[in-house]
Amino acid sequence: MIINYQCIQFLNSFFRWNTNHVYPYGIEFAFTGYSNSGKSSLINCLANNNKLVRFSRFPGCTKMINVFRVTSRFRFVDLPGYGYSQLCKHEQIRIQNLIFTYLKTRTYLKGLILLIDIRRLIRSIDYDVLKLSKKRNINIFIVLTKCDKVTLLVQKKQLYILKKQLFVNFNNIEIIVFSSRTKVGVNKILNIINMWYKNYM
Ligand SMILES: Nc1nc2c(ncn2[C@@H]2O[C@H](COP(=O)(O)OP(=O)(O)OP(=O)(O)O)[C@@H](O)[C@H]2O)c(=O)[nH]1
Ligand SMILES: [Mg+2]
Repeated sequence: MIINYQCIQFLNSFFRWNTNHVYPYGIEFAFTGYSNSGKSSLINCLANNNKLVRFSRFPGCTKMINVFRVTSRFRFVDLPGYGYSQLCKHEQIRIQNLIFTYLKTRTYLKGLILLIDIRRLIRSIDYDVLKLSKKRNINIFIVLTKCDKVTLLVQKKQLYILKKQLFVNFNNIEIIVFSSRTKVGVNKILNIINMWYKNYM
């Protein structure tokens, strides 16, 4: 089955997440990563629609769990970003709980796309996500975002460093270098998502 990503539609936003009762069918792939890593922009890029998800140059833009319909039994989930320290403590804790409650408990979550800014590389909460995906046996791949901001040489260097960092525990995770500005990497991302989807349908 060929997915038409241009038909992605917004379904709902969740300020709290404590249930598996919402959309209790099909599968979900979620986009996760530090605040401002480019999650919402990636979804817009896949859908070829810059108005689908709100994005901003200021971190902490997505504050709720946003669910999108891709097909009748397949959803994308845009998670808020973690690690944004400018929010008040109470809001930081709420967002962190929201993300990790979803990641730890959601039965329909079958795929994770972990976004990392190519200039920053992997940080502690990213490792928590990797460990969680391993523990729950959830598919995962890494997208190194904003590659248009660095030269090809720096891209290669950052990729090399990341592979070394992942070597012992996560050496078989696929890494895609991506830019939502130039669309570099978008077809590779779609290929992986399509392949995962086929495995479930
Ligand atoms: N140059 C460049 N800028 C990008 C790219 N992807 C995202 N941005 C910019 O980075 C900023 C953050 O993008 P978002 O898509 O809102 O990031 P997010 O991860 O959803 O952020 P939160 O919702 O705050 O967690 C925006 O100003 C985007 O335009 C990229 O590939 N290249
Ligand atoms: Mg966002």
